[in-house]
Amino acid sequence: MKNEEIIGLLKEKTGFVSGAEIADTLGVTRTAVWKRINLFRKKGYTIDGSPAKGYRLIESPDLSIEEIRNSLSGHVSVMGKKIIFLETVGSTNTSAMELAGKWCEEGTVVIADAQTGGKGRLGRKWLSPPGKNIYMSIVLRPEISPRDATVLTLMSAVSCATAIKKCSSIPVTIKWPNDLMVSDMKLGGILTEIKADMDRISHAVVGIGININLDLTDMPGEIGSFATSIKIEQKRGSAEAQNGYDFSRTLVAVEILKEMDRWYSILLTTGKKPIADEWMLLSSTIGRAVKVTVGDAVFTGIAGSIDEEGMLMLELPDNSVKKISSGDVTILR
Ligand code: BT5
Repeated sequence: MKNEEIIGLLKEKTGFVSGAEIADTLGVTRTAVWKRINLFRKKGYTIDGSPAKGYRLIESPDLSIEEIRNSLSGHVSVMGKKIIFLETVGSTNTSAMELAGKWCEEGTVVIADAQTGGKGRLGRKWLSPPGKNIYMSIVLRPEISPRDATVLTLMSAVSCATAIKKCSSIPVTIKWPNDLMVSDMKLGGILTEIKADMDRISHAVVGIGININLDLTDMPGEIGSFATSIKIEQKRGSAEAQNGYDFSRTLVAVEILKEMDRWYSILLTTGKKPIADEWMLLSSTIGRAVKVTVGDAVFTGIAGSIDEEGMLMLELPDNSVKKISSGDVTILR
């Protein structure tokens, strides 16, 4: 039994879950359940226990770097072997790029509680208030050519979508190239930056921003009309969540780093194809009528597929196919 499965189970249910049901679902004894519950209580979880009713999760410690380290220990070979936590930072990507330039171990993670200059693509801003979301950047040194760098974004999107699905019941999809979506609302984004010579990446930083406990009241201007968070989506799905419990950033960060570790190893051993294939399965873009904005140019067509380099193959109305390496996709209804 993975330790966090018990927490996942308690989070999925709205009221008490009996010890017998937990034991059955996880395939362990009731004594093992009781031991795990106590372990999580020591880690700061408040779990109500009643001999007649079972267990109910009241509160989770929201972001614990120690717990992330402990949960990863022995389960990852590259990602998160070193974790640097900063309470507030300009941008975790900028800090990680600086660290990587001076040299740091591959898989080093910079994670922050808040960013004052969170970045999106093309100099856009990433809303990064304290105490709410995941802002983390991972240093990678893959032996791939700069033109293959987009696969790092695809790999991260696949890892994040899979991880969030494991921790919650939220149906996350990926919108090309870097958006994590729930329906047509943006849950998170990925920003990959690289330092490269002519034919080789010297280092890359993958920056991941995911809205975990962001409320609508935290979103200024029009952001609330297109952004969402795990907490907002949970509220939609559960009566108890209407009262608003916070989701654990720790659990999501741990799952993301485990998935990143798994997919990175697949990339290095097997190549890009399995990642492109999985990306296609998780995508909400493929097969849809889309508008793609590339700088000042706008193309409309059907999103056919992506190639192994992550380029979007847009089928234009004249039946020709346009390969697009970067841009902003709007799904047309
Ligand atoms: C992205 O850019 O989606 C990449 C976001 C990457 C953020 C992470 S946080 C950790 C690391 N450190 C950084 O400094 N960055 C990375 P893009 O596709 O360009 O989308 C940017 C647009 O998303 C903005 O122009 C807003 O419209 C919207 N946006 C900003 N903050 C948002 C948020 N928290 N949630 C949803 N949408 C947001």
